[in-house]
Amino acid sequence: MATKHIYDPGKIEPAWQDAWEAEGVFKAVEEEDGRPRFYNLQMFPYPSGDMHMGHAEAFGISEAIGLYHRMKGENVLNPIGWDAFGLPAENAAIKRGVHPKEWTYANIAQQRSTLRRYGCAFDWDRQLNTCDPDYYRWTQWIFLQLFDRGLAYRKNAPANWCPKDQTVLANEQVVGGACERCGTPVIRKDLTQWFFKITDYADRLLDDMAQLEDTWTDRVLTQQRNWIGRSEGAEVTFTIRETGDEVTVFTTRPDTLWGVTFFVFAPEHQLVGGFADAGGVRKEVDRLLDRLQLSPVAQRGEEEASREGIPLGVHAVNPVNGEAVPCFVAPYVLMEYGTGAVMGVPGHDQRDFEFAREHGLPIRVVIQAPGEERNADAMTEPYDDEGLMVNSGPLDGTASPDGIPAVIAWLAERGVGRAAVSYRLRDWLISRQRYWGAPIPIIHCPTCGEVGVPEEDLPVLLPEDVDFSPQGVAPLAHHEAFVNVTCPRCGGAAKRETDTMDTFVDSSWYFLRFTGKVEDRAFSSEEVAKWMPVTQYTGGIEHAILHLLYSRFIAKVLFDLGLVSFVEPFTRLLNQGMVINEGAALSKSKGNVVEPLPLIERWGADAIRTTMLFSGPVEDDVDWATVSAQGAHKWLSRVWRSVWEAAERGDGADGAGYDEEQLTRLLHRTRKGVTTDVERHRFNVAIAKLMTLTNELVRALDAGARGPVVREAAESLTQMIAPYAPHMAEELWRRALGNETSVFRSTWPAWDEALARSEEVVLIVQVDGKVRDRITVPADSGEDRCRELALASGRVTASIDGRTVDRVVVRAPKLVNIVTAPSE
Ligand code: ANZ
Ligand code: ZN
Repeated sequence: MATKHIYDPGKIEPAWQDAWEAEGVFKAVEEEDGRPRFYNLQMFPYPSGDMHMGHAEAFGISEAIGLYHRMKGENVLNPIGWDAFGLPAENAAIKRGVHPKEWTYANIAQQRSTLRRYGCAFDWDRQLNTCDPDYYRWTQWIFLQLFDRGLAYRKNAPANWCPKDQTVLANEQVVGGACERCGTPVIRKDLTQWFFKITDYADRLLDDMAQLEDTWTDRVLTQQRNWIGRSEGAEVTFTIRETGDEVTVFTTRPDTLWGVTFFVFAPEHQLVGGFADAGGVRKEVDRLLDRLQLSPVAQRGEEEASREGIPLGVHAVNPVNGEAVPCFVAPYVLMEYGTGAVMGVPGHDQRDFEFAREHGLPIRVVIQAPGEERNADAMTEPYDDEGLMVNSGPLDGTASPDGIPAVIAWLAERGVGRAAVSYRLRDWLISRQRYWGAPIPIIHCPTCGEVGVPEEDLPVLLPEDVDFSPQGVAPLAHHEAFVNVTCPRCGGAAKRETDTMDTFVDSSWYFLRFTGKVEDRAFSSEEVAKWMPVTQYTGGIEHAILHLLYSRFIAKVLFDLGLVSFVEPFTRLLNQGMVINEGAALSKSKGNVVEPLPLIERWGADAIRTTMLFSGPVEDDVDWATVSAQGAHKWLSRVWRSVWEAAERGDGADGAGYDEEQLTRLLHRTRKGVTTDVERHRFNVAIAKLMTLTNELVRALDAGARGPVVREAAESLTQMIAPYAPHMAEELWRRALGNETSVFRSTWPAWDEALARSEEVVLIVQVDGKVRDRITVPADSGEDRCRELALASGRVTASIDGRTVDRVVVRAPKLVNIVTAPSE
């Protein structure tokens, strides 16, 4: 088989990229044209440098999805933009003396050109950058919508502070408790910061997940659920015997109330200071507080593991039995959770158990497992399961799950408790004491207080002449012209807010603006109604929690404002694996970074896209060290030669004795199989089937076959490779097969069910001559497939039982014999 047509990706790829753009092939159509809409969204990139292999994989996947749906006759929206604010730009600026804006836009230009060279089917007209004033103006507008409704507020919160650089550090800038830049130990500094009241939406964020149950993975849903961390239980009020103060605790186990033997306050609890003074332990408590203050915020939570505690000398009176138990202050109780105080039940809670053992406190069993006699002194661990209530006064003998509502009712009747729910979720801290972000549109007026910047004054422009080297709280605070303004309400002298917004605010709504750029609004509700919710969202698992949670939250707020008609922004979610190299994450410091551009130049974008998708299931990590673009290039070259050959051989009498029926059946089976695989995002499996089809086509051509069957196979093959190798598909479709319009305007091939049904045979698998399994396989299964199926059989692996496989003899498709090495 020979063809005069040379496969030269370096020539055809840029040419088709230009043609697609000129023809508008990948433009989303705003008007109703009868086609269903498909919003294909890929998490937009951060412009930290050129595109890396992770982008090549992620875009390869979303491209395959988008291109397939286009050929299925859907109106696909496939936009691109940049998540362009953030710390790396500022760090690079400090290190290299280049302005963050310059650095960012240069990287965007670089990534844009690489993505274009990769052949991505973007609707480029919709490009947006979150650092453009015409974008962040609307981020500021969204902030104001929340502010006006009391969902954006200021409060004191600890931040990481480097005492030497005199600057606030993000969590990721704290390395091993020290400043990433200068190595000075990081401390906590309390700052007044802005928050979004996401906790108001905690229940809705949980409940609406019912809509995502079948279309998001359990892994992501579980992570979201755990992050929100809803706990049902009770609040119980204890009285301090010595002072009469009332203190409330949150507990998930009111059924264990009779087992309370001590009581613990968080170090920051408002009552602790007074008790410490009276009890003569002020010094110890201050030392504890100082020490906590001297550890970075990020490290908080490690305190939970600590068993240290200081007795306060006062006692808490248990409302159910009047017992007075000693009070402690201990860092394992967190001020941010529940009420900042806990009742200690060492018999049934792990942390309390360890604390009691450490401090010689009594342990009392109040829940017994049915049929067991647990003895408090002999216990080596608490019993935290359900059981029968014992030593519990009137409730003795009650099953503990029934005890919970019974105790709550008892407490409520006496006004010393009630049912309560607690959440791990905290309000979203959106303040950053950083330069490269959207300024928070607030003016602080000595008379009027916090005043939102009027909508007509937006955007609050980020000034460019700012000294952003680390020096004090926020770089913008040093910019006099920015800071000093008049109050929009009273006209008096006032000061601008100098914090900028967390970049997660920028990315919590970008997908709305992609539906159609409008000058005078953040997004067009009409366009949003046409395209949203996003049909398919693809992105990294590292965004399983925050980005998705924040986007879901903002969508609900906008729903409440009547601006969107859905509460969940992303219908289907796909999390692709990472690209690693020799088992390690790609990183500049390790020197194992792989860049796509040189690879694209060497093998072509089509071969790289195909390689990424053929490397394994999309959810799995790809180890670049174990894959090579050479294989994909070789296969594509075969496709190229055979399609040209099939096209040029033309009709006419059939030459040789090739059995056309075989090709026809395989063709229909491939159409069906590939379609199902692509629908399920099993691209590696689809590509394997296309390789089989290619082999059969080559065999037919070699046997002299010609005519409609061969041509049909060539056409379908061309169409079915298009989601991975769009340039080659287009070249073959138009040049070799002579079509006038784009392959992406062609119709995805359909199959005949009867022809697609494969003949099946029984494959016998033997291990050392004994039959161990019988597997039904398609009659055309090749040697490799048979070997693979045999070795994957559970019965076979069980009978191999860990021995070394010496030889595998395959007689496809009927028999596989596995010979193991004799054991020593
Ligand atoms: C008594 C008790 C007995 C508890 C028992 C558990 C088991 P989750 O499930 O995570 O919501 N707790 C409450 N507030 C706390 C705080 N600020 N810092 C540290 N621990 C706190 O955890 C709820 C349980 O965590 C609460 O129920 C309380 O201990 C503890 F057999 O109360 B429990
Ligand atoms: Zn004012």
